[in-house]
Amino acid sequence: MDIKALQIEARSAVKKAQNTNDLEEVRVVYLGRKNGKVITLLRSLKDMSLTERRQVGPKANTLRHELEELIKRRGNELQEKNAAMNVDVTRPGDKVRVGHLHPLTQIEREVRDIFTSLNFSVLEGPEIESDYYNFDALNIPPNHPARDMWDTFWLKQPSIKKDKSLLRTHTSPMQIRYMETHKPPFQIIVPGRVFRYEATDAHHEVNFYQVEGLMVGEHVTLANFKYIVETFLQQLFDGDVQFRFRPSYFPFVEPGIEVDIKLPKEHHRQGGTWLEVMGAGMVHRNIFNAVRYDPREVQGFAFGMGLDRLAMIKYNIPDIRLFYSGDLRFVRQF
Ligand code: YSA
Repeated sequence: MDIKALQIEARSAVKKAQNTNDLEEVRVVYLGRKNGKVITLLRSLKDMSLTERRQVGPKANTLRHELEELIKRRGNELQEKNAAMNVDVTRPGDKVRVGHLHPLTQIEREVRDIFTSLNFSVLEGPEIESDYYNFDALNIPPNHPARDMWDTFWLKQPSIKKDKSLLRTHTSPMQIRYMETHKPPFQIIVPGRVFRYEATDAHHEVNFYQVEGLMVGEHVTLANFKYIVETFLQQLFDGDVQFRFRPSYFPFVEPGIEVDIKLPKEHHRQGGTWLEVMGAGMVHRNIFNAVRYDPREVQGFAFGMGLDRLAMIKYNIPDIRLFYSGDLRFVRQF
């Protein structure tokens, strides 16, 4: 047989094979040990004359190797194709990794839920504030030493705007904004992000979260505040908490207090010691004057707590910076 014709025929047969069975048939036809066309050709070499053998032998051998290689390659191709088409519907699916809420969002939602259950409304306010709402209206005029308590990020702005803009240093401006447009009695909380231009350490960040609280009515007293704050802390820490009031100073309250809490030593890294978690007090009469309430008719309490600090205590977190590190090994633990 003409070797060239045999080569063309075999190559095309390999190419046409559509599955492994076809391919096996092609192999048997050309390379089968009994009657394979190429093998028969090789076997017939011994009956040829020396000159003929020298001519046909190398070509027949090359053809055999070429076919073996082609069949192997086509086999691989068909296997890959098969794997892509075969879907095993009984195989368990790949696990989808769903995201989850950041620990600060989790605690904020918990705080919202507790206060909502105490009949407080929840609102939010702007992170860019004016000098007036962040300071002046809160009884902190320019050059007042109390401004030193809040190192501030000031924003550049066109000179036509007379009031300077800043990143709010606390959520307290929302007390003013809310009272300007609402009449008592009411009780609200305002969770939100605040900013301070200060050095960071394990307990201080340049941006962190606070929750402001404000309750105003005819007969609201510090006793009401004590009940609210006690109920809140008991629920947040599952009853595992002691707390105390300490006299303090904030220009927008009179008297001013700070609230410290103490958790059992055995459950908490910072347990056994008193930790400051919020500033509070009875709303100062100058604040009521600024929003045109009559201080002889209404009174109220206000508070502002650091959400990050509460989360650190609740979840035993040693360093506030972990919240903002973007390190998934940390976030996935919650
Ligand atoms: C006081 C009286 C009121 O009637 C109403 C609100 C307040 C709180 C006041 N506006 C205020 O900001 N007080 S504060 O400067 O002492 O901050 C309150 C809480 O925020 C702190 O108790 C602390 O928990 C947290 N905090 C302050 N600086 C922080 C911080 N948390 C993280 N990083 C910082 N740099």
